[in-house]
Amino acid sequence: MAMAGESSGKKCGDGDGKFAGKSQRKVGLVYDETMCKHDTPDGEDHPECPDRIRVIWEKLQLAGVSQRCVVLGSSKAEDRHLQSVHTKDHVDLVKSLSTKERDYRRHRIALQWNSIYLNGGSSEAAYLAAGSVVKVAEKVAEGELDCGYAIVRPPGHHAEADEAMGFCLFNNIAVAASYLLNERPDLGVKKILIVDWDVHHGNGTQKMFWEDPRVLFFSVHRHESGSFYPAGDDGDYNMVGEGPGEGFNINVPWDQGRCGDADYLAAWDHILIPVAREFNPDIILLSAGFDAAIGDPLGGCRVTPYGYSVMLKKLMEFAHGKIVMALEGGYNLDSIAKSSLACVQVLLGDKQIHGSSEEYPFESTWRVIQAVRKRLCAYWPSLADELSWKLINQKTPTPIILISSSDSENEDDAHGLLDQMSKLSIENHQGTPLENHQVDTVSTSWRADLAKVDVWYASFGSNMWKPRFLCYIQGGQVDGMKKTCVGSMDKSPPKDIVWETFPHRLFFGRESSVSWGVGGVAFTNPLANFIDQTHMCLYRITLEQFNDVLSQENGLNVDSDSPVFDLAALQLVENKGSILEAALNSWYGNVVCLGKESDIPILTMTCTLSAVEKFTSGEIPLRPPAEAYANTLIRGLVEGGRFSEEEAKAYIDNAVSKPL
Ligand code: X5A
Ligand code: ZN
Repeated sequence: MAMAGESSGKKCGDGDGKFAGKSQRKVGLVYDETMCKHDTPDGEDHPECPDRIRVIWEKLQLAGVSQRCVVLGSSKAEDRHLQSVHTKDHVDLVKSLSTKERDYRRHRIALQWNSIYLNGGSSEAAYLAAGSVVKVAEKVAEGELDCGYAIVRPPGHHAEADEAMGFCLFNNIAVAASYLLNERPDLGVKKILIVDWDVHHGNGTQKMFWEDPRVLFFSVHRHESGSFYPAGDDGDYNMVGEGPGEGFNINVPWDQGRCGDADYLAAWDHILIPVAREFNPDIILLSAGFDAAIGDPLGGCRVTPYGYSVMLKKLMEFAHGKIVMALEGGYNLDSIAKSSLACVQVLLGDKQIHGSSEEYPFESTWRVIQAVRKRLCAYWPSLADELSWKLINQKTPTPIILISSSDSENEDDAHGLLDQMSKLSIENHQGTPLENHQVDTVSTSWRADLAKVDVWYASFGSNMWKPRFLCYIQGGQVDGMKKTCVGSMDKSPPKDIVWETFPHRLFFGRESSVSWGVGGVAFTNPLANFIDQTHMCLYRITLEQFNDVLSQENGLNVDSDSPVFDLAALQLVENKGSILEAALNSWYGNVVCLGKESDIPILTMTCTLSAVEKFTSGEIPLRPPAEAYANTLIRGLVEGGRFSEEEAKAYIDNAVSKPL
């Protein structure tokens, strides 16, 4: 990948032979031990602990990376800068914490907030955290630094205008964004992209720029229908901003934990990166929580240091690589240290560490990505195209999550995660790929999922004759079948059968078929028109059974490891009434959604549009059906009560004689 962010004309590294001849980016780092003084009042353990920033700093020093950066002292935020996103009351209250003599008074304040502890060092740490992010952002915007990382605590993204919450006192990133936009017009920063990859939704940041089109806020987080912290609807993908800010708020809410590199990179490639290209930010502020990292006790996700490095690298092609990272969450000390190191190496422009992302995104990830694209494509045209079937078919079946309501309870897989952690090492980056992390989840057959969904299978050919259709469900053989059908794994009969007419053209084509010999077989044009009519018999079956019918109709195995037509495919055809070539190179491999009946999608199987073109051009011949085949259709139409025998014959004759 070209690295557009690499600053041209910058000096080489300071004598470091490894980088001789390569431009070295100027990377700012802030670390200050004073921020470690914010701690629990009674020495109680807490995940948001002082060691978090210590271990990151030590890791960068040990790796010899901090020595190649510009190390800046911390600085205190100014009240008026804080007050551009916070209320005066909130700023005053946080300031007053240090003057409170006794811990119990602070404790009373902390209790009013959600997930906050306070001690004598909290106020100063909060001021330093916000001020340090402002300082790095200022220097990057000025061009004194190319990019930077503020290793700060307490974190910021949950803090709202008038409220501390979720371990956050001031919203550090928001203060910095507001400072650049409102206090420093001279720096020319007009558009800011805030990327929040902390595993939790950045509710505070979202609210602060809700109506502001100068700030594009993007947050990817565990959501699980609003049950994950911070619970509620704020992190929903429908929250797109309001007024002039409408469309400038993008949430990617994961349906489940366990998302990893493949899921995050899919969100990058199919949402964030195309939008960033359109938005064209002047600077990027990164709410860099590392609690989506593998091994995190609160997050439950599995992003690797390699994953973080790729996400960051992809952002560096924007804003001339002007990126300001600020630490947010991240509670596994080993994970946050390794992930931070990987990121700083990217900021420095070092050669990419190696890794493996062979794993595919979850099926539910594609569903979320498609929903986000659909919701936001009115504002961002690059999201308008439908993702290709081939792409979204590259997926890992979504595991069934047994417990998912609370972040801190999610320790069901601690051993598996720790095993995987021990295999991951970014020090090992001299050409040895990282171990590929296996998905050791509750692996379930696709059948269980699809058995829960009902569809109407709409037949227009020989399957209108029920005994023939039932062979695909219950197994068996009727006239016109070359061999015995195995049937579906689920042999229950259709729950309902109805007849309907659709505005599509029925036609007969092909020279001959294996089943029926010389003569055409029935197809319906995937595209509707308002002159023609195709009569169809609709069988209400499960999506599992539909897959088995689809497979048998197209000569595929029914015992495959993955469905031919899954929930994502169903959503695709349902959403846009689009057609989907599910089983390529098969005569009936194209699944078309014809609409709904009793709120259940009606699916039929026919040829592809390109096959229709070949029929139209004569490349594939139109042919009247063999007699046995026509009789099967007539039996279906008559026994199903749709037509008299004469009417059925006339219907087929009409379809045969009309040109396409
Ligand atoms: C910054 C951050 C998490 C709060 C979780 C509260 N906060 N249960 O990661
Ligand atoms: Zn977090």
